[in-house]
Amino acid sequence: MTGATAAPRQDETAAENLTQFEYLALSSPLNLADGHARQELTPGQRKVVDALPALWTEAVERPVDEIERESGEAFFTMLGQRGYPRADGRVLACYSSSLSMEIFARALATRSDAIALVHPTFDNIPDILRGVGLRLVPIEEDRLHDGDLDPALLASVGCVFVTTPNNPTGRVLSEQRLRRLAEECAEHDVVLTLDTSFRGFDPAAQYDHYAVLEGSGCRWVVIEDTGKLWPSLELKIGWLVQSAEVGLPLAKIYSDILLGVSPLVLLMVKRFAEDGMDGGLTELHRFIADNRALVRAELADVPGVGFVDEHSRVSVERLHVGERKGLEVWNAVRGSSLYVLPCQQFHWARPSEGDHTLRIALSRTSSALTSGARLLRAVLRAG
Ligand code: EGV
Repeated sequence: MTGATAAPRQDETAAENLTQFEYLALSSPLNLADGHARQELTPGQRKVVDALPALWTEAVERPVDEIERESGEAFFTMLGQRGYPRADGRVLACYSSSLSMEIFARALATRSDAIALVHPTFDNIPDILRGVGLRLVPIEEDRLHDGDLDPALLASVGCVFVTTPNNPTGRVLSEQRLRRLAEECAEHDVVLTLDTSFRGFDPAAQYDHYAVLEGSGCRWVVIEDTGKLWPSLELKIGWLVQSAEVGLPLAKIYSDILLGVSPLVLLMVKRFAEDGMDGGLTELHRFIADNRALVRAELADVPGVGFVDEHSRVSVERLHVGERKGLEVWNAVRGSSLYVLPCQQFHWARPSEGDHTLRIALSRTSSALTSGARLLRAVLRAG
């Protein structure tokens, strides 16, 4: 067989990005790869699912603008975001947060050619931004949290993009740091864009970001996501939220791509959010904390192995595998149908920085996590 058409060797993979690694895991019973929620429905969530036929009828009968408003109100309120803008057109509902991102990226590219982006972060963000021709400038996570950004950097970009809590690290932009960052962006007339897809997991990310942003005078965009929280079979909403004078053609590009999202999904989100406010969110926090503790305990005494993000509360956990390469461990456990995520591509500017880490998804049943952690333990202890 010639090189160009040769099948990948057993220890190689054709995965070009993190999502392609996640595809490989989709049909496995031990899929600890993607960050989507795959645990069982809670009794409260089961009631929402059981009510779907009635929600269908409600969605048919009621005006969609009313449903959209109620859905957003419930979701933003659940997450402490009472200052979100209620004026017409400021919150655009999309099928997913990646679609919100694509619309944002296309809009930004009409006004700017460069964007500063937190490093590391999930690789579909840099890929979408590069896809519309933007030049990316990395901002190291530590630098972002430690103090002011370099004025020369701010002068060289049209936007600063921050994932908070970050994926995979779980680092959260504090209220004080967000306030200062928004001021810096206002001073340089740079758009501040936040991806808050994981904020539901961490109360530290649930102070009212919109109050801070609105008070800053900067131009801003926020991408919110219902998709990581509930095991809703990919039924989800990505919200694209904008400041009053954002100066980007978001509504136009949104309208190029979609007319709207399903009112059935909006009603489902409203009900899940109501359940969240009724104790479901606290229950979710406990569930993720228990799963994190379970994984950490199972791997605690494996030589050379450690957990990188001590204070993380998001639904993914990074594991440092010592001298071993993450990809080798990924390949070894794949033999037992266990799939995790090698971390190189989170480090979109310098992939080698992720050579020795793996990401484990925690939004899974405790039994799947126990089996997965035991298999990892056996492989890691063997070498
Ligand atoms: C995570 C899947 C996309 C993404 C998963 C994710 N990839 N949308 N291209 O939703 O952390 O596993 O964010």
